[in-house]
Parts: sequence; structure tokens; C-alpha cells
Amino acid sequence: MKNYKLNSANLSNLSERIAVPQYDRSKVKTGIVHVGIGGFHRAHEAFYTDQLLHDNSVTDWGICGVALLDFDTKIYNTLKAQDGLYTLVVKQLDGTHTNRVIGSIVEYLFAPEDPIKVIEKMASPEVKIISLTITEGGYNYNEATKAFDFTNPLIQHDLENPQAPKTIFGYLTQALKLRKDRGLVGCTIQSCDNIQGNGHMTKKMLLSYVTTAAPDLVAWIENNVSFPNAMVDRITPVTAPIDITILSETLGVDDAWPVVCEPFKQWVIEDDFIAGRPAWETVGAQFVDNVVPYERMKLSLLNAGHSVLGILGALIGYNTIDQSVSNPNIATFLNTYMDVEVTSTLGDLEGVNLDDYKKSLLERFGNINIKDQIDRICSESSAKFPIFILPTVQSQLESEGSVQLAAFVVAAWAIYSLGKDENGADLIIKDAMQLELKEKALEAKTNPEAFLEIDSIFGNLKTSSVFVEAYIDAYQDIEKHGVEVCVKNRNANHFTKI
Ligand code: CS2
Repeated sequence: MKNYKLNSANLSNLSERIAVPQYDRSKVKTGIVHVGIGGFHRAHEAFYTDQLLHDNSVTDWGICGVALLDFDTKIYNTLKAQDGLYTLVVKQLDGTHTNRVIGSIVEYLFAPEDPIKVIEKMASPEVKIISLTITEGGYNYNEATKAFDFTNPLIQHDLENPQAPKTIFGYLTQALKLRKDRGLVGCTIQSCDNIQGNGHMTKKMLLSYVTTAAPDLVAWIENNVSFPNAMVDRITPVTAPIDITILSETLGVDDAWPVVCEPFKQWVIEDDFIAGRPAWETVGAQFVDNVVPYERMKLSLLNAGHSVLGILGALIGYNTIDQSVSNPNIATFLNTYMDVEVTSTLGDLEGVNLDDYKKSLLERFGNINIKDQIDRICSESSAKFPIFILPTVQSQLESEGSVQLAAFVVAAWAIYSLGKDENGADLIIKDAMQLELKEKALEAKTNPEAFLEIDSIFGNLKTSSVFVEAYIDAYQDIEKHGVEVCVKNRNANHFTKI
């Protein structure tokens, strides 16, 4: 079998072996600029949009993918070499793979190379939506001050260099300024990140920046830009070298960066698109009036569930989420956490059967084929805990509910932050706050509470004696007996209490 590099010229040769776009990509114009072309975007929004271009023969909703950071050189170069094409490998529960070449990314830009080009693209009249996957940490929100973090050196850089920004806030401000100055219509800025009220957050953070950087623009944004909230979901592990090899050896497709993901996908969006939108509902997205309860459900069950499995599993020495959830003690702990500490905080979720949802999560976590990396899950925990776990703790404290299991996970995170698992092996910790976490984790060895003093993560949680007591108890217990024994005891105690 002859191998072909994945690019436009080779598509017809590849079409006998793999599903390829059936629409004429050369006719598709950019209607969406998307910032952050990592795996998740390519498994989610770009996938839905590919399906839309395919089913509806529309031509005005192609995507221009923007790589914002220096760090993104590799993905930019890959997409450029492959004319924006890549393979989406859906790993089914039965071990089979469904492969499909996605064609919705029709343009790609590398912001550090040519910032003006990116600003112009965002400002161009045919672009109706600027969507974002810039990660939880990318919104520059400080949990302690509950405000935009102007001390961030990159933000200072953008304020001083508006024509050559480095952050999303600098780019959006310049692009919206151009739209206003040119008398153009506004657009929608659509967050696709795992943040409660992600549209609200985007608006709040952008307006904070604009109030300082370009105060005249504030009113225009208020009137001409919409920020729909959305819940996004599809588990997308980091592509492993073996994924590249399998495609090459079984199908003869040489794709330098395929994306792998689970079959499940969900996108629930508020219908608030000031300049129009694609009919994503025709390809499975749901449009609702208020997405906030769905977001809360997903963040505090799925994403928090991931963090629970990730941190506890990492300490035991596991590498993947399925290994962690296949340990019955950990699975019981997670179930109890979801049932006892999370469920009552979710309020009314009309039309959702929470029991089924929780059951399906356990199944998704257990998918042995996707090998979702614990390193991926634990990365940037300093941005994740305040969104995934701490709001639940806050709610529970307010209603005098249990916080025992959440406190246990936070204690495990403090120990994890020392950088060794329980067998003495090094943990790979990737976190923007790595140094501070380590410093506080070291202090916590003699004074466990020290870890809770990181205000930008924990806010004033250290003042809750109920939480602190449970946390210290868990910390000392884990140190003495290890995660697994403690989890087992907690499971048993919990059930006797009920
Ligand atoms: C994960 C998410 O990063 C994480 O910690 O929980 O990436 C998760 O896989 C996605 O949100 C699934 O939709």
C-alpha cells in the first residue's frame, strides 16, 4: 500500500481508504476565527462545523484557526503543511476506530509571526464569530481579587504594545476597535472553555481590559458584541505517537498530528449570536435559553470527576484515567463524591436524568481505548480546582452539607504537588503555578494548612474551620496510610453513616 501525506492534493487518493470532506473546500469562506487550535477544538467545534459544511452545503462558515502562542508553532506548521486537514480518530468503546478527515479549518494564522494579519482577520466583515479555546487559565481571572489580573506581565506588554499584542485581550481589543472605527457590524465572541458562565466570564474580563486599554470602546462592545455561554464536552486525550503510526500503517495516511477522542460529544449553547450563526443544531448541538445549569453539571461532575481520578490515581501510580476508575475503591469514592457532595448543589436540571448522566460518566472514564493521560488531567490544576471543585465546596459549606471528600482530594493535591507518587516515582507536574504550589506543598509537610494559603486558588477557604479540619485530617491520614487505604476507610465510614 502506498502511503500518502495528508493534504488537499492527495485527498482523492485517500478517499478510498478514509472518509474525506465531500464538499468543495476551495469555495468555503471563513466565517469563524477560532483561537486555540489544540486537540479539543479539532475534536469539537471544527468537527461539528465539518459535519455542517458536509450536510448543508453552506459555504460561509469555514474556520480560520489562530495559533496564539509561541508554543503553538508545531500545530501551526502541521496544519499549514496539511492545508488545514487532519484526521479525527474516534475511539469507540468496543475498541474500533472511526476515522475521518476534517476539512472545516480552511485558513490558519500564527499570531507571533504576523499579529496585524490576525487582528485584520478578526475585524474582517465576513467574520461573524470569534471563538476561543484558550484554557481555564487563559481568562486572566484572579480568584482572590475576583477580578482581571493586571499584574500579569503579558497584559502589561499588551497595554504598552497594542499593535503587537500577545494575549487574547490585546487581540480582541484591537480587532473590535477596527470594527468600530470602520463602521462595521459587531460579532459574537464565543468561549468554548470549561468555565462556569464562560460567556459572562469572557465579557467581564474583556471589558475590564478594555476599560483601561481603550475606554471609548466599552459602550460599542456593550451594544455590538454578544458573548453566549456554552457547555462543551468531548474527552480528547493528547495524541500519542502510536496514533500516528496506526494511521500510517493501517490506512497509509501520513498525518503528522491526528486528533483522538471519545465517541460522546455535547455542545449546549445560548442562542445569542449578534451577527448570525451556523445551524449547528442540524448537526447535534443544542440551543437553549439558559445554559448555566448544564455548565455547572458538566464542570462539577465530569471535570471534577476527572480531577478526583487524576490526583488520586497519580499518587497511587496510575498513568491513565481508566486505570484509576477501574480501581473499585476509587470508583466508589468518586460515586459517593458525586452523589453526596455534588448532586444537591446542582439545582433543578429540567430534562436531565442525573443518575443516567453520572452512570454514563463512569462508563466514559472507563473507556480503555482512549487512554486519557493522568498527566493531562492533572496539568494546570491550579486553574481547574477553582472551577471544577471549589464552587461545590462553597455551596456545601453554605448549606452545611458534607465537604469531607472534596477536602480529601484537596489534601491529596497538596501531597501530589510535592512531585512524587506513593512509590517514590517522579510526577510530571505542568502548572503555571508550579513553583508556588511546590513551595506551599513543602511547608504543608509540617503545617498542612499552608497549602490553603494560596489565595489566588482557594480564596478565603482557609477561614472555614469545617473544611480545614476535614482537610488536615485527610492530609495526615494519606501521609500515614496512603491514598488507597484512606479511600477504602472513607467509603466504609460513609456507608455506615448513611
Ligand atoms: C478535563 C477536560 O482538562 C481536564 O481536566 O477534565 O479536558 C475534559 O476532558 C473535557 O472537558 C471533556 O469535555
